[in-house]
Amino acid sequence: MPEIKRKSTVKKPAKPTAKALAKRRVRRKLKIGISCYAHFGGSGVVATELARELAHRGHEIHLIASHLPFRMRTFEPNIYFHEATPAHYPVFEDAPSNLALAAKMVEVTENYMLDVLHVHYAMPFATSAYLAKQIMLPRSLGVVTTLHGTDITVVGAEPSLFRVTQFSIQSSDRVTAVSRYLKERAEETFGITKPIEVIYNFVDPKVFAPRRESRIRVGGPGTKVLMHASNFRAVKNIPVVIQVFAEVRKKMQAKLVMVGDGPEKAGAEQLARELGVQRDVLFLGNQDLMEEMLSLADVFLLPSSSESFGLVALEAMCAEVPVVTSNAGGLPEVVEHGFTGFLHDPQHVAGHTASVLKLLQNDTLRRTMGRRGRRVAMERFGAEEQIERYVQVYESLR
Ligand code: GMT
Repeated sequence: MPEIKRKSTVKKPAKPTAKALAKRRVRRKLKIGISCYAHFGGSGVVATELARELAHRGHEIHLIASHLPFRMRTFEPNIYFHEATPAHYPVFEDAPSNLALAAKMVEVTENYMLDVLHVHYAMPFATSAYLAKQIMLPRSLGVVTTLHGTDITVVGAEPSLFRVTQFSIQSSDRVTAVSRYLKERAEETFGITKPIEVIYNFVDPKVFAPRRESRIRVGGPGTKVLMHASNFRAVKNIPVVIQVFAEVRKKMQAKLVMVGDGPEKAGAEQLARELGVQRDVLFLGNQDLMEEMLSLADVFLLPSSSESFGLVALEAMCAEVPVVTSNAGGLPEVVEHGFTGFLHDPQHVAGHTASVLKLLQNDTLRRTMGRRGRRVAMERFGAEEQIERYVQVYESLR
């Protein structure tokens, strides 16, 4: 698909009026419980960044998770962490972690008088929250469930989880989804009749900022860097990343930096050897500081076969790194073809390769698209608007 020369179609959000700002200032501060997966993954990142943004606005946040979420790197005022540790006993085949989570939700809600419990990723969090709510009856507790992606797309195809997930989503007081695509998938797959509000993921432009000079260099002068970062699951289409890079490497001096870990990593290392590019592919494993990683990249490649939003694509855009990605799922809601990056069918190796080469061989185009990406990230996916919408959801439940 050719590059389209036009202005972004994205509308700038209207600036809040002085009256609206004054109203926000006199709002009562909320006590919010937030539950999420603590290990690497976009839903945990969104939950943690949301906690941080809400805490900055003076709300009291209680994080409830199996361990401290990985993006919670420093102590933050107004954020309290509660570890949900399951009991281990020889009779149990598996430690009952979902029950431990429900018990911790009850304990924290009662001890800290929470106003609302916001869970990220339907399974098992919405189910544990439902149970916690029932245990506390007649005390009422508003439960908000945010759908993130594989909790709908993968779990929806898993019979052992389907009915419980469906029931738990439907029983939540408010449901949000991170893209229009995901909202529609949840409605189709689970027949959810409850209104699902789309609240996009957001990014902090102070953290994900372009760095002209990186501390670290990959390759010699003139070497361009292609980057991929994910949890190396099948949906990330990892073989296509390696195949595209092998094609790019035939045409120019370049390195591929692979950030993350997961089941597809060993296969990717093997494929890189088979295609003779192993010396130019750096598998860095999981890295805490994605913002520093992105400062190494010239182009970001994410050819996922399924992706509800693609938070890492947004982080790359915000750091002025253009994105070559697939047209799957919610990605077209984040990356605009020919404007902030390029979109192709997930398996279209030649299409992805042509776009990567176009960007790596044309510094002006790469920088222009990078700058547009940051602008779109700030205008359309800025924290202010999305946090305000979450706060309105919480307030509707008080
Ligand atoms: O990418 C994953 O599979 C992890 C998953 C998660 O929950 O951690 O990510 C999902 O949620 C992210 C945050 O909302 C989205 O940016 C990802 O697109 C989504 N992943 C998929 O849909 C595959």
